[in-house]
Amino acid sequence: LSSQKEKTLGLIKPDAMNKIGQILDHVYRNGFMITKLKMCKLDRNEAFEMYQEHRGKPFLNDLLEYVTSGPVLAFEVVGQNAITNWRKTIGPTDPATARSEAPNSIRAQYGTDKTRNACHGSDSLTSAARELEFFFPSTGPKRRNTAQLSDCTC
Ligand code: DGI
Repeated sequence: LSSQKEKTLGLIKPDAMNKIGQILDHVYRNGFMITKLKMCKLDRNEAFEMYQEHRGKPFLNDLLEYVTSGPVLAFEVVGQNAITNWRKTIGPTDPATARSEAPNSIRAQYGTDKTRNACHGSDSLTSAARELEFFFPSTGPKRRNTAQLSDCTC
């Protein structure tokens, strides 16, 4: 079967925390459900764990600085082929590319540049499971550092 109900992680990054309503509206308009949701502020070690597949990349330090610069909103996205389709809803990594190739995407509308690109989506079944467990652990402490919207700089 080509259509599978899947779960994936959505994450609104610090630069887009003043666009939560608009971005979550994209989630529902594209037919997904949100089944878990949490705002938190990551410290550097947590961000390093979350982005472990990017160890050694030239942009890693900028990425870690950015994603720890303010609160983020993590949510579980459920729907048909959610892993692939949620990434399509988000759009290409670079918002400039998104604006020319996918003008209705989240990054086209709310992203700034390759680092400050508004939103994240897991890229595979394995990373979706790992990233969901990271933000919504099934055992142990149930929450990461909580944050308040007043901690935002945007
Ligand atoms: O899955 P994506 O978020 O679209 O992209 P990815 O998994 O390849 O990279 C994760 C994040 O790392 C991405 O959202 C922004 C950052 N990044 C990736 N490639 C570059 C980058 N940042 C900069 N400055 N330059 C890059 O080439």
